Formats: sequence, C-alpha cells, structure tokens
Amino acid sequence: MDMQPIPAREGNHNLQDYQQKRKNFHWEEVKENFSWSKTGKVNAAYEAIDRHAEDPAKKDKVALIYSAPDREEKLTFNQLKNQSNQFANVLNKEGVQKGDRVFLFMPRSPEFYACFFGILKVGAIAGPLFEAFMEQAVRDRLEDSEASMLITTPELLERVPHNELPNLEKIVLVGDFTEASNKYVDYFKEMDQASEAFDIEWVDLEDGMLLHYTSGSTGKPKGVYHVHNAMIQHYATGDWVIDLKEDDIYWCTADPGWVTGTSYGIFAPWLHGVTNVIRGGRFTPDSWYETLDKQNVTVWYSAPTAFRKLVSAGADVVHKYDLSSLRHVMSVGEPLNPEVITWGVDAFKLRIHDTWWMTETGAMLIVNYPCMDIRPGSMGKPIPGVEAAIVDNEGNELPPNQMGNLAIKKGWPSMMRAIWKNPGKYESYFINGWYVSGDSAYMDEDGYFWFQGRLDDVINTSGERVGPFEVESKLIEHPAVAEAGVIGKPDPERGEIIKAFITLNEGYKASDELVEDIRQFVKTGLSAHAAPREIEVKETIPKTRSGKIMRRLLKSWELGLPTGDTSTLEE
Ligand code: 6R9
Repeated sequence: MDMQPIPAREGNHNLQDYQQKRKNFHWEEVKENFSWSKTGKVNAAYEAIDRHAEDPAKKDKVALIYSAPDREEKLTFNQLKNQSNQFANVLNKEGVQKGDRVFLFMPRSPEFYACFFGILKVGAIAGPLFEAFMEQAVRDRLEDSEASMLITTPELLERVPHNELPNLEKIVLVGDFTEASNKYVDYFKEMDQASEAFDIEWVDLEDGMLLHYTSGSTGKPKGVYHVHNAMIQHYATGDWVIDLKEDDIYWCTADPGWVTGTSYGIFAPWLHGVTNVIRGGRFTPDSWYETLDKQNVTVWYSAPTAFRKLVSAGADVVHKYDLSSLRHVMSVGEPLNPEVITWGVDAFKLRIHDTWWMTETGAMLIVNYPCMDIRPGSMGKPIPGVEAAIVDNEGNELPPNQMGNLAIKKGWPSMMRAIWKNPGKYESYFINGWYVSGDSAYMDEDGYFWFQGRLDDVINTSGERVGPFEVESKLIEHPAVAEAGVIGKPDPERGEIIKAFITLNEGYKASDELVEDIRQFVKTGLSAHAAPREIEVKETIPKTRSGKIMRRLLKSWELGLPTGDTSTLEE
C-alpha cells in the first residue's frame, strides 16, 4: 500500500495506555465497571438500562432517540426500564422461562428495544431476525432454535409459517389485528395492563443471552450462541474503540437482526449510558446526512457499503448538511476501501476507523483506535487482551507478510459459546487453540493486519453474509431449475453481488422472463438481499466426482482466472 498513514488524533486513551495494556492487562480489570462485580447479581439488561435509571443523575437522560420518516420519539433510561419491565411481566404471564428462545421479527422501533430487554430480564435468549426475511429464512431459524415465542407485527405475520412450527406456542403482535387465535398476544393491550415493577431474573455470566443466525459455506444458517459475559467486551470496546463519552450522541446504522446491531447498536452505547440514535426507514444519502445533522450525532458506526453510496452521491449532497457535531467515525462488515478513507477526510474532516470482527466473535477484535496512525486498507491491530495471528491450516503461526488464516487465540470474553445444537460445527472453528476465522489476511512487520478475502464460499454482499447453499437450495425449489451454483462476483459498490448459474429442467427454455421469475422466487421466498442479481443459464454445472458443486471453478470462469486443479471434476 503506497498511501501514507493518517496520523493519530486524541481519544479516551493514548498510545502508551494501549501499549501498556497489551503487555499487562487482564479482563478482570474491566469487570470493576459493572455493578455485578459488587453485588454478584448479573443481567446485561440491568447493566445497560436499569442501572442508569436508578441513578438520579441519569434517570431522565434520553437513552433512545427514535427517528423514522413517520415517527419521532424519545425514551429516557427510566422509561426504557419501565417498558422493558412491563414486557418482562407479559413474558412471565405467558409462561416464558429462563433459557427459552424468544425471537423478534419486526422493524426497528421503540417497542423492539422494550421487548429485547424484557426478554433478557426474564433470563430468556433473544433471537433478532432481520425484517426483510421471507418465509423460508424465518422458518429455518425458528425451527432450528425451537423458539417458543415470536414477537412480530401483523404485517409480517404472513411470512411466519406458524402452523408448521410445533414449538412456537405464542406470537406477540405489535399492532392492530382482527383475526383471533389463542396463539396471539396483543402487545399494546397486555402492556397497558402490565406492572412497571419487575424482579429481574439474575443469571450467570455464562448463561445464554442471544442467538444470531449466520451463514457458512455449507448447510443452513447456524445459530451463534452468545452469553451475558459478552458485555465485558462490549463495554471495553465502547471505551477503547468507540471512544464513548458521557455526552455523546451515538448512531450505529446496523439493524439488530445482524450482530453489529446488537453488540454496538444496543450494548456498547447503553452499557456506557450514552444517548443512542435509532433510525427507521430506508437508506438514502440525504436521509442519512439529515440524521447526522438533525440529531447532532457525535459518534457514528457504519459500513463500507453505506460509505460507498455516500461517496457516489457526491460532494454537493454532503455540503448541504451541518455535520460539525461529528467527532468519530467507524466502519465494519467489509474491507474499507482506502479511497473511502480519503473521501472521509475530505467530506467530514475525519478519519474513518476500520474495525474487524464477526458474528461468532461477538465484539471487535482488530481495530483502529482513535489515537493510532491509520494505514488505509488495514483493519488495524488487535485490542488489548486479544491475541491475533496468521496461521497455516494446522494452526502454526506464520511470519509477518505471509498470507494465511486470520486466527484469534481462544478465550476472549465475547466469544460465541456454542453453535446451537451443533457441537461438531462449533469444534470445527478451533485448531490448535486458535479460533480460525475463515478470512485470509497477513500481518505486516509493525503488527497491522490486512484483509485479503474469504477462504470459504461465503458471500459478502453490501456487508451482509450470505451462504451460497441457502440460495442454491431455494433456487432448485423453483420448478424450472434443475441445478444451481452460486458465487459472489466483485462489485464496486456492493463489494460482491450474488451470481447464480443454473441448469433448467426438461421442458423449460431460457428467457428473460423466466430468469426474472426465478429471481423473484428467491426474493419473495428467502429475502431480497439473498436474491441473485445475475442469473446465467448453463447446459451443465461443474461438479466434483462426489457431486459437490465446484463454486470455485464457476468463479474462475466468471472472472477469467486460471482454473487451477480440476482433477476432481466429474467427467
Ligand atoms: C461484524 C460482522 C463477518 C465477516 C468477516 C469478514 C467480513 C467484517 C471486516 C470484514 C474486511 C473488515 N468483515 N469486518 N472484512 N474488513 N473490517 O460483519 O459480522 O456479518 O458475521 O461478517 O465480514 O469476511 O469474516 P458478520
């Protein structure tokens, strides 16, 4: 990389602090910031909300600013405490118990957050689902988790195949509905009657808190299981990396259906008692700049795909808004293009700080702190208490500048504790004491990490992880499709787009209409972000002798690259 490093600025801590911490730090130190270190009573919902609501100086501080085209609302820590207590009482009344899975399938709204903390307060495990999921995606997740309750809206209910989900006992409906069923619970009616007082279910730090489903290269999406202990790292990175201060107005753009939207859209800001902006509605460059301007956002966490859209919108759009309150910007989800960092320096007069982590890691691991020189294109360095390395396939460390598996020494606080009902899959992540991420990278002589790509077939489209198998499975459900192979194809704005290669069943002829029909089939059956932007009809799909689709070969053909070893290709 021939770009000059961008010099450090000030933050909560200086470089010596971090260097010191890297040498001599234990996560125990962070525990002092939680009330459970004194009381022994643990629950992340208490630390994030109630603790501030019980503090006379913070009780009436705005916790949540909700802003959507059709609704503006503010909730204080005390209001959020009361509402989540009410919902916890509703859950108790409906028989939800500690360890039960309660899923949320609804757009971002103030109700979402009251429900989320209510779930934690009864000791249940929250499973947030992205609102754009269609029936198949919803079914797979509710089936695998054996969720006993779902919270959704009447509008989204048609995507929930509840008669085919034997474990799903109750559906809480947030909104007006007419059809009566003893399965349905009327959110607003029950909340009206519920008490604002609730005795929190105290849990163990190792008790379940969250299930986030994510895609791998094979099989259905898997449930990544996180425990209350993760709050330690959410808090620490909220200080070290997000640089949160008492008076910040913080905005994380991620939906809580993805891990960034919970770890950093919920826990990090509220564990620090900071005002958190939640924006509903669709993305447009104007509406995003308007949110930064109108809410006087000071700290902003977003993603390369969004930044790239802002770059394409041009300088004229930025300059219409007053972004002078903004002091710190971070990014996650995909490689952050050096050009975007340069643009940020120009547009915001600020550096964009890249951070690297995954659903499985629960919190940031490799980052650019405010006080560190940024090398554009690098993800930065591991946080204190985390050991990162590049390893070979046997888990042996490789020297600097050599490409290999990006790996983390097992045992950081927010590490996933299981893959739901799939211990074999969980074990497969760990080699020789290392968590192996599936990303390839190298580390330079100075300890900066540089992302190279995925080592598996997982697709990253606009920062969203899509498993090719899930899309292929949906494609072949279409009556015209015989076989399907799905790859990620590089795209300047979206990072990658999904491209599908299909063969047709006897009696079907390739046409634009048919291809569009197949695309719509995936879009309405699975989800919009998983629908292939490009579909190419082929005579055959390359497969190994054992019948596995050779996605790598499809990709090489698509990109005009050498095809490598094809010895396992079927005749
Ligand atoms: C938090 C989140 C994880 C995958 C990860 C990697 C990619 C994330 C990145 C990055 C390059 C970064 N990724 N951060 N690639 N630079 N700073 O995104 O979780 O949805 O599980 O995705 O995203 O490939 O393995 P998740």
